[in-house]
Amino acid sequence: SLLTDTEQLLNKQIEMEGKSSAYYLSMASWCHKMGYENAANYLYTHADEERMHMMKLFHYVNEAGGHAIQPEITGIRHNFNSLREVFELILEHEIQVTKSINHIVDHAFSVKDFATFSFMQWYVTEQREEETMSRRALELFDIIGEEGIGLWTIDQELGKLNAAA
Ligand code: OFO
Repeated sequence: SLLTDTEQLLNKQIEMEGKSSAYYLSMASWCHKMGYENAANYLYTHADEERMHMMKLFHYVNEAGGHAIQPEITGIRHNFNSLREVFELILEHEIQVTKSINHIVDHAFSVKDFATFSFMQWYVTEQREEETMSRRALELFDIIGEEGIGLWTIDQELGKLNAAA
């Protein structure tokens, strides 16, 4: 069964994924209200994915003999200054998530918890994809530019990125 510190780290990750889901849902709502429909859809989907990331960990903790804790989720931001800021925040956030995942992998290996080590590989791959997607989304702002119909075009391209994911 899980060592106490491993269980704590996994519960912290459950909280992080739950917060990611809430954060992206909040961003989706802001985009939706601002008329960035494709960005909103991208983020609604992303919020669902984060919930799935949370639940996968949740079940693992209980199945491994620990106790999965439903996290407190507070302090979610609701307003943003621009569409670009939203995507900058996503990339920053995903980089933090990757660090946290890597820390768990490192810990699991060092305490020879190979079940958790192996379980976490899915997240390692997922984070690589998430970071790539976030970088691509952000690049659109530089490639297309925000002037004139730029923001509208960026929103269209975000729709394509979402469909390709
Ligand atoms: Fe769960 O990967 Fe994003 O945060």
